[in-house]
Amino acid sequence: MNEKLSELYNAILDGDVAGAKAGVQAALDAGLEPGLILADGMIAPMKEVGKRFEEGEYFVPEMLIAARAMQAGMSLLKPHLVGSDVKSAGKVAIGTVKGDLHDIGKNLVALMLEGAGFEIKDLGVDVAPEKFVEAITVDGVDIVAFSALLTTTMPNMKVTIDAIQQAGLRDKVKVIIGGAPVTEEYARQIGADGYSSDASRAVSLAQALLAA
Ligand code: B1M
Repeated sequence: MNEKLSELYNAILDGDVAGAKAGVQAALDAGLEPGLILADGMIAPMKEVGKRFEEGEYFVPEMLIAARAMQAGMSLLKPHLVGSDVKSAGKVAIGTVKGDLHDIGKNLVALMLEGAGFEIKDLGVDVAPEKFVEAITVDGVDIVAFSALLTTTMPNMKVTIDAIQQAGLRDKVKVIIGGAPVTEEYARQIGADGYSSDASRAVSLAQALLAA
């Protein structure tokens, strides 16, 4: 791998915000193609972070700081990606469901998806069902992703799916769900297309659903 890209790769793996910014800038200054910087210097280390997390070598804090470093690097790279030939992997609207204010996990999922090339519409927290419906009709998203951290707000995932169904949009979009109290079984019960237990698996789930 190019030396500049391996410095960027290691900065993101270590969650080094300043190093990630410097790494992106150095790679741009060296004339490297933005798509290559994103793929080899930024998405690759996030994949490694996800792998280490799944293997129990990294934990949530390491994922968060790596995600923060990637986000810092992305803020510099984003303007250079516009108009380049990086193809979007798909559009995702993500939000924490109505009544729920937890957003750390949701932000992590959004970041990992963004790192994998998805366009993200972040609807924030306490998102009413009609906001998800609007994201499908107005923004034409391919996937809606719901996060819930409370057993009391989980039922709003089903309420939101029902709202999408009632708007006649259920076959236009894939619904994926996650959050600490959510399970695969619950996803099946409420008619979601997929469940993921963590941010890294949310990426492979979204990729698999759009490839199918
Ligand atoms: Co709250 N809280 N909280 N809280 N809080 C929990 C969830 C709780 C389990 C704590 C506890 O009692 N042990 C408990 C819920 C109990 C239950 O429902 N059974 C609880 C409670 C009770 C509450 C309040 C009701 C407390 C009160 O006011 N009495 C209140 C509710 C407010 C509301 O939402 N209406 C409340 C408030 C808060 C704070 C605001 C203080 C703060 C949130 C700050 C913020 O998010 N900006 C907070 C926090 C920090 C927590 C804990 C401690 C940590 C949550 C967190 O960020 N985890 C939490 C305890 C816990 O979870 N063990 C707790 C780290 C994060 C990276 O993990 O969000 O699980 P997580 O995301 C993971 C996966 O779940 C998955 O990927 C992520 C990364 O791997 N994932 C998805 C998440 N969303 C996904 C979406 C996908 C896919 C995967 O889409 C496809």
